[in-house]
Amino acid sequence: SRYNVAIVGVTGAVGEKMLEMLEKVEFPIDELRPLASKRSVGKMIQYKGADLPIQEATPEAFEGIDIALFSAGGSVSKQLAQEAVDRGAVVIDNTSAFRMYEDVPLIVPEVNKEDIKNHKGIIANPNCSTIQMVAALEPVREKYGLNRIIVSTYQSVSGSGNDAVEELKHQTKAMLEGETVYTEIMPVKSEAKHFPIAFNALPQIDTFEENHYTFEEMKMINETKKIMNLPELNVAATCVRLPFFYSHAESIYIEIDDENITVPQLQGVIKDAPGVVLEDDIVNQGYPTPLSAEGKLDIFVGRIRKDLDVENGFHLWVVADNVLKGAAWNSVQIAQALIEMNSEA
Ligand code: 2RA
Repeated sequence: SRYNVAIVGVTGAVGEKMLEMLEKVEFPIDELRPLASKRSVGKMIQYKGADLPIQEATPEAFEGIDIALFSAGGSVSKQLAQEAVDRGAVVIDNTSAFRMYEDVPLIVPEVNKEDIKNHKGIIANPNCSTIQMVAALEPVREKYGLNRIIVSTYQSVSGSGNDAVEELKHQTKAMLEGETVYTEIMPVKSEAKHFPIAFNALPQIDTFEENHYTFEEMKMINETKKIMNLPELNVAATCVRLPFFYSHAESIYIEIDDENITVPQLQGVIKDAPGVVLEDDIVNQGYPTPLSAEGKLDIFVGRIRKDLDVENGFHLWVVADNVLKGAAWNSVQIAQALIEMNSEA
């Protein structure tokens, strides 16, 4: 069968890529309905060579829709996701609006695809930096057990949207040419203070919580426990924004349950993991970087090594395209898994 699919936020950094991914996998679409805010009405988007007019995302715009992919910010999802569900759609939501709701499955298909069947109309797509970490660690958890994660991230500006990409371009050029530097978006548009991202590193992604962690850090902590179904897992995160355009990189320290596990054993399980590519060959300087992962659907893992003091501790380096596997591609994979399950049911 074929499906009527809506994309909400089709003009955004992720929305654009959702469209591209649907086209790439030849998703069985009957009607594709591009939705956005009023500002974009009148503009066209291209899908499979056809020009489609962008429509305003209103409750009525979801009439007849089977699957709605949302990526227009949490407030839009809070306003419209239930409206879409009430009209018969299944919502796959890329915002943080419902991720921690008990009756909303939070899905990385390589990790917990089966949880999709518990949905009540809304399925959440996790945060980008969480997705690449849990997909890389799931095979390790499965084989050797996992009890602690300490992660530091190196995140690209595209995670903050197209405006942030433009800000980095502008600042880089302005600084090199000695022109006036405008600083309006980073680290968080709505915050009182802004700092240049060009030639800089900002230890703040999203706003601060009461416990002094940022919301991005708490997303990594809470979402990881939910997706891996390990409420007791110890997780700590430090999230940092850096001046490159695409991909997030992560330095991850883990402690596993099993004793006497070797690096080749860990490399072996990661190599066989779905959606994960082992790129760990230091003799030939083989390791992934944000540039090498850009535009790819896979998650890349390198620099696997044993901690020098903790017997069951290991370090690894994980890189993935945050807009693709971290958002658009993962959402489309969820949609694929959903229709697969429906056809089996
Ligand atoms: C970021 N994780 O990179 C966010 C995107 N949702 O800012």
